[in-house]
Amino acid sequence: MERTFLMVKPDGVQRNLMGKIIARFEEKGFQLVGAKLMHISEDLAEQHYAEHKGKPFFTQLVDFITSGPVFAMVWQGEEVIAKSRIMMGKTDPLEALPGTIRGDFGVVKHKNIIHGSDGKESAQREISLFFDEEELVEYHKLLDNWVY
Ligand code: IDP
Repeated sequence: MERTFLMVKPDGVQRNLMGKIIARFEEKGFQLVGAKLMHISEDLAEQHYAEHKGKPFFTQLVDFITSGPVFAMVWQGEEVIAKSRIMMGKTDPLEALPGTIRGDFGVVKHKNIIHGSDGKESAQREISLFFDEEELVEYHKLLDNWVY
C-alpha cells in the first residue's frame, strides 16, 4: 500500500483546522499510520524544502514553516499520493477549487494550510525526514474491506 507525508502547516494548526483535515482523509478511506505535533527546526525546514533553495520566497517559506507547531502525518492507501494532492487543491488557493482543502480554507499562496508529497520519491524522502520507522504503525482496519 502506498504512503504519503502530509502536514498541517502552522496556519492550519493556529486556525483549528487539524481535526477537519484529519476527518477528510479518514472519511475518504485512507489510513493514518503516524502523526505528531512538532516544532520544525530551521535545519529540518531547509532540508524539507531543499528543492526551493535559491528561490525568492525560500526565506519566507522557512520562516513561516518554523513559526509555530505543525501536525506531521503519514497516510496510507491506494494512490494516496496523487489522491491527497487532489484533495489538497492547487498550491495557490486562488486557483484551488471549492471542495479542496486549500480551496475551502486558504486565501494566499504562502499560507495554504497543508503540505503533501508530490510523488513517490518525495513521499519516501519526507516520511524518513520526519519519522523514524518505529513511529509508524502497521495495522488492519475491518472497514478497508468496504473501501477496497
Ligand atoms: P506545493 O506545496 O503545492 O507542493 P510547491 O511548489 O512545492 O507547492 O511550494 C511549496 C510551498 O511554497 C507552497 O505550498 C507555498 O506555501 C510556497 N510557495 C510556492 N510558491 C510560492 C510563491 O511564489 N510565493 C510564496 N510562497 C510560495
